[in-house]
Amino acid sequence: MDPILVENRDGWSRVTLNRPDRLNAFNSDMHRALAGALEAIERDESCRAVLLTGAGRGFSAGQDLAALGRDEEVRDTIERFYNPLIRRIRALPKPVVCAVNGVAAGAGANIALSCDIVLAARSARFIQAFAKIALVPDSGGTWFLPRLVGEARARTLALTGEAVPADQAAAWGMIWRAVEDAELMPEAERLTAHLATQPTAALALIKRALDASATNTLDQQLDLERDLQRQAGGLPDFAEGVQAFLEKRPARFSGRSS
Ligand code: T3D
Repeated sequence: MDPILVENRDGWSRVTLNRPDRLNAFNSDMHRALAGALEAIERDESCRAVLLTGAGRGFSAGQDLAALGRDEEVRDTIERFYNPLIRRIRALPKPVVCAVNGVAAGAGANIALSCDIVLAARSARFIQAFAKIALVPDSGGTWFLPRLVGEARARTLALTGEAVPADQAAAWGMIWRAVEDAELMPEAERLTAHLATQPTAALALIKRALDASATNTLDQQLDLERDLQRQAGGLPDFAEGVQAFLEKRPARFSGRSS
């Protein structure tokens, strides 16, 4: 069974974590397949948005704990797999929507939080499971959580490993929205398909600006916005967006950077 499934749709790709009998826990094969899929998506100009989800009843239970003892590569799994994965998702020059279809635990939770827009099924839970096995939250968890939910909640979640139901996650601003289970995939697909028709190169600049704001001063951020806006103003989609506005018609964005 392929550990990662990729389906190419009209302008976007659906990537599914596919080890459902292990709640899509990550082993080396799954990491390599996901890295390959995201690399191909990055190169493919016809793919303008990504939907990441999990097969079966879970999104991902994080690291496959059964693989830890017997998998040589797992000894260096953070450096080798998780950190490049999070960097790749954040730097991908197209939006990444995550549809959290069930439990997201350990690195699985933080991989979801690294995506640009996170939707979750009402039955899903987010668990910083690390402390329960004497580990430290990884895959950006100690960076994303305080920024998303604030210091008090981040500390409690990391130290206790308490599960956060999808509705609570949405109420806290950890994710964009919780939806009825049956509505998750239709809504996530609608959103991803919409994003795939938008000015992709400009969206990539927006991702860069938002990521930089986490460490920039206001002055630095104002300068960055000026520089990125100059780039955006030179994009063909800017001309199309303005023209479409003036002609009172929907814009037909190419997504291209030149
Ligand atoms: O060095 C390094 O690699 C560091 C890297 C760390 C990254 C991490 O992600 S560390 C955190 C690892 N993840 C966990 O600790 C979570 C472990 N799983 C759970 O706590 C529970 O499974 C869940 C809360 C996620 C879900 O509970 P539940 O009751 O819905 O399902 P379950 O019955 O526990 O699991 C279903 C099956 O999946 C079960 O197998 P079985 O009994 O049917 O044969 C279970 O063993 C398996 N499974 C679940 N999580 C993992 C797993 N197998 C391997 N690794 C898992 N992480």
